[in-house]
Amino acid sequence: MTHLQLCRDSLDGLSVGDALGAQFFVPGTSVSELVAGRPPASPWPWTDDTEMACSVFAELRDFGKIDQDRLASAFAHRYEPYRGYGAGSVVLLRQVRDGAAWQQAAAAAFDGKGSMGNGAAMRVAPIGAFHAGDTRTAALEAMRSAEVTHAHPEAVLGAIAVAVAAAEVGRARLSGAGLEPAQLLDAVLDVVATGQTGAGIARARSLLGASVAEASYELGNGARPLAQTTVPFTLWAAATYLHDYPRAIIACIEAGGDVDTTAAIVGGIVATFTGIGDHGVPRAWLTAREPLPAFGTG
Ligand code: R7I
Ligand code: MG
Repeated sequence: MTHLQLCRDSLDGLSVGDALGAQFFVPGTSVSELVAGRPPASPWPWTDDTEMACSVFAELRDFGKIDQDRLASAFAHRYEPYRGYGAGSVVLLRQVRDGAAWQQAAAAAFDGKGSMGNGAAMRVAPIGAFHAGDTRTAALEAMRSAEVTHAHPEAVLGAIAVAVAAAEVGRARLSGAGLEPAQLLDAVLDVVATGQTGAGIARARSLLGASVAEASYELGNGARPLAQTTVPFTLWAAATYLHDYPRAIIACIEAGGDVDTTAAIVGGIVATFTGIGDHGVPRAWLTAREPLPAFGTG
């Protein structure tokens, strides 16, 4: 098992979560049907979460690290407007595509505060997988990947938290050692303890053992698609259902809110641990997901 294979598993988990989660915005799609083993009809188109994550993956596959200028350019040139991007991201990616410096475009967003959207967290799990067992590098690379679009500290903290979680579960997979839910959240809290995002993750730890309904009510489900109202619940769900990819995704669907993105984040972390098949990403779900773009394969 190489680090690039872990990264690929993470991208598969992320993109299947994104694509399946997005199906639940189609009227008539039922979670009880999914639980009963009858998923929605394929194909399941992926959204912006996957498009951006494929660019992140391609950086790691081809160069082994995040170069901010190259990543910003990749995001901007591969951006397909109908993939459901956040309103701030639409503006920023068009500006960068038209020649603006990403540093200025990201800093100018939202009246000069920078975006605190969950978009930096939604695409980052493959970085943690690639740096499994190396918390520091996972955190630094996550920060670099976030900054090219999201200048607000909450968005950067959210991305770091997700990448550290993926690096930690990747470490556990490689070593074969167990990983309790509280251990995983403690490892994240060692790195991200500040801001609303850090406070939310601490609250998520105190809610281990609660129901999906209670955890998502207390932590947020991304209905406001901000890092601090998305990442704490996703880490709760990933920690709680680390050994069962389908159950982890179903928890995101049951929670409602920004389902494609919560399922992308959770899927990207959990699949780093489970891989494909067995209790991992079901092969039938992989087949139902729209094929990844060519730049995100290989
Ligand atoms: O973060 P971003 O890429 O959005 C990702 C989300 C995911 O659910 C995707 O699947 C997609 O649906 O969108 O894009 P941004 O536009 O930067 O942030 C997302 C949203 O968060 C914005 O459209 C705003 O509604 C909100 N937001 C803010 N609101 C107030 N003040 C982000 N930053 C701010 C802020 O500073
Ligand atoms: Mg999306």
